Amino acid sequence: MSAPFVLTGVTAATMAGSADPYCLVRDAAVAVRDGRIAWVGPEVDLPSDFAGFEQRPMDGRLITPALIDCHTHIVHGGNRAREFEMRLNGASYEEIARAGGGIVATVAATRAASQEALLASALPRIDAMIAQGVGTVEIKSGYGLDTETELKMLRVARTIGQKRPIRIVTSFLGAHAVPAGSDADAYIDDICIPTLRAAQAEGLVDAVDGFCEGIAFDTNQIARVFDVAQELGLPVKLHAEQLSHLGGTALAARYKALSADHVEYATEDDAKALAASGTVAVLLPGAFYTIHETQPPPVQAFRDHGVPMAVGTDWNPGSSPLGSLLLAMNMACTLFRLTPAEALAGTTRNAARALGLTDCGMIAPGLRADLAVWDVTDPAELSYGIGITPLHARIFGGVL
Ligand code: DI6
Ligand code: FE
Repeated sequence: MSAPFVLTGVTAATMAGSADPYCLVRDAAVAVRDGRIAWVGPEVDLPSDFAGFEQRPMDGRLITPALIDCHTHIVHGGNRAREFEMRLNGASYEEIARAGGGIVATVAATRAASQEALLASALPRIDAMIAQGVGTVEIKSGYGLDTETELKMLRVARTIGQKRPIRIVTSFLGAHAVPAGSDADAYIDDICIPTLRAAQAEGLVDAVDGFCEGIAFDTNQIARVFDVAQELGLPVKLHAEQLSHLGGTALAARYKALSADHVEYATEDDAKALAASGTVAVLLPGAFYTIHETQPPPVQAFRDHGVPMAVGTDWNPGSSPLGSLLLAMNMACTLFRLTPAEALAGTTRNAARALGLTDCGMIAPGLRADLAVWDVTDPAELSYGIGITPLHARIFGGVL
């Protein structure tokens, strides 16, 4: 554990409370001890308890919670650049998927890759996130669609957290696509659910996800997976209403899911259901942008009904090869009309909630000292920049 210290001369976007959209504390100090935030407030009010702490001046820079990417598929083999060209020549994402490309193409590459190779290809992606001030990353399985490869993916995800100063949360996404030549119902019952049980038995699963879409699984098939998740005591989340309205969002609400993700085709009734279940709407502008979607999510309905909104990269080789959470924030503002404050809440406080985490995502006493100091003074600059990474310093677990 590192020696305690106090960051002084910061503008703290604490994201904790409701005083203003950023819960800002100007001319602030943040005391860090034993990996946790010990105190935050106006520097002039710094308690004498912290007088002996090493002071580290930040010269008026902005400090935020370390960012949280609550939706990624960064463990995978191969790439889908060829499909990018096909889409530019007019093929739709769905046409490519139905023609045997898409997710199942990445499945072949992931099955063929060793655990070591998958780790080696994922670490540079994690390093890019760390360089962007990210402290927590959710990583999904879903490119194996067989027991051996799904477990391999989740083991790689767990290993990443041992190899880098980053917190990894895993989601089992066996219900991501139907393997080539398989029947969807048989796959769910004979492969997906037994694999979920095996992954949970090995301690590899933090949540259970699914893809509810015409090119993937219907609500009945997802419900069978969610029933087992509940039996195992695992929370659920769902890729819902990305390309059409199948009822996935309402299903997620019925299971009190941590999050419903994409939700471009969600309705006002869906927003009411999410509000009632306390489910976070995770917005994924990278996929919307990449596959040239036209239906943005019902952001105003989410606001009207008090649905917390998170923002993720959905970093995956097909629909969202987006390696920047800061750019995802900019896209969420530009494409979905989020305010910069909503975008920052979406990659801190609300992203933590989408992962069921209560010890991060805000700057408040007792929470993890996962922090980011930025070479900016106005929090809106984090969403305003396009492809700009103004990180000055990253603190992870209280270590600068
Ligand atoms: N929705 C998506 O956009 C990704 N998965 C999902 O359920 C697509 C993943 C891929 O195209 O490889
Ligand atoms: Fe996804």
